Amino acid sequence: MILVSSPRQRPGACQIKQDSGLLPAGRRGRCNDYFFVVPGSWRLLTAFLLAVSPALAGCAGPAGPVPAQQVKARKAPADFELAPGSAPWGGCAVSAGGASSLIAAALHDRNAAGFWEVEADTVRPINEAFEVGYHPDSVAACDPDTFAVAVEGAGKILFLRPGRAGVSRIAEIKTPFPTRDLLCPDLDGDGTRDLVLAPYSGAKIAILWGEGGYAFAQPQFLEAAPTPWHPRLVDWNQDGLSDLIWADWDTGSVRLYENQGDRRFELRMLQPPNPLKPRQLGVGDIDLDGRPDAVMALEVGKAARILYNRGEGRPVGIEDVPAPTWGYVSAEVMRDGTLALGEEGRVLLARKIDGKWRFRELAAGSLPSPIILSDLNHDGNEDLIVFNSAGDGVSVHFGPLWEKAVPIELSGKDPQ
Ligand SMILES: [Ca+2]
Ligand SMILES: [Ca+2]
Ligand SMILES: [Ca+2]
Repeated sequence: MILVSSPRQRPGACQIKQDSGLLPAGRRGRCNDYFFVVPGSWRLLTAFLLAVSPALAGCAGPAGPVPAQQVKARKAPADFELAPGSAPWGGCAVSAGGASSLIAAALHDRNAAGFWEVEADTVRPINEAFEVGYHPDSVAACDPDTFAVAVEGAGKILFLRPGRAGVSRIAEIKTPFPTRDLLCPDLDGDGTRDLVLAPYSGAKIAILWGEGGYAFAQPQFLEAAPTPWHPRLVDWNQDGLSDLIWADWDTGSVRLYENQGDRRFELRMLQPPNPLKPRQLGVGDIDLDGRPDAVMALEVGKAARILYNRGEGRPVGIEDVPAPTWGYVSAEVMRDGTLALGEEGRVLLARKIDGKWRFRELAAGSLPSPIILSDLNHDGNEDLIVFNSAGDGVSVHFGPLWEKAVPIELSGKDPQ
């Protein structure tokens, strides 16, 4: 058994591969088309350049450069750094029964998927570089012991099963388009897993209805605007059926497809097209009123935008949560309503106390997106898994997260 040591391992230099989301649709290329090498000490400058690139390229965003503030090196360090130096574009975590959990990551630059087992506060690699083909973008849990990996560059999905003896290849299917994100729910409740696929580029979400085992029907498409990345499952109208929600990157709109049953969906626009640049969208009950809400990580605009669920047929309530510099690249919601918001080099926790947003920070790497919350070690506290997609591997913070995180003021000054 090999134990992963806990000290942080920071590469002295990293290759930052520019996720296509930072470029306007007309100029998007394949994953390898835009990259540059930056020494670690230039990380902040790199982050600044990445953040202002949409404005420089003519995208909607703030007019002129956004001032980068000093980021203090006192944020709470991660407990584990996995696959250091890799570029995980996606990942997930799932309880594996007993006291253990599994973490899976799509290591885009290594053409591999990484798998780790967490037991108590120990992380054991199962296979940190299982070869899957050209450019995997995301991975989803299908069953507690099976994962689906979207290999965008190869136009396929692999079903993999990690175990004590390593990782087994279970099945493989072709996809209707190069796939950026995938989910693996049973959307029609027939007892078989279905697949929800989001394209690397395009304006449609595909649903592949399961026919048992790893066979799937021809895709059913849901209309979107370009580019409908990172769809999420949420029972927005609380009728017991999982609905689909996502933000369209190119237009800033947010679509909710309410699941009507019998493989029918009804579109409800939660946000019309606007100049926002939403990357990840998190879901959870932010105001603790019993209804799930959504929060958009806005890459520019100096905010994350909350969409409060006011009930069936009623418009959402909007609240913007300020950002310290240019915006956020990822968003999640903790069980107690606290927001986790990824920013370059850190994840901020935002909690409303006495009507005012308070912030704390945890260390992360470059382009921390996506982030997920899961109680990995089954101690009742949510843990944070950060996929540092621009080349800094996977960071794991064990909870309690709010107590562990370091308080900050958005001005950059320490709280009094
Ligand atoms: Ca099904
Ligand atoms: Ca529903
Ligand atoms: Ca709510």
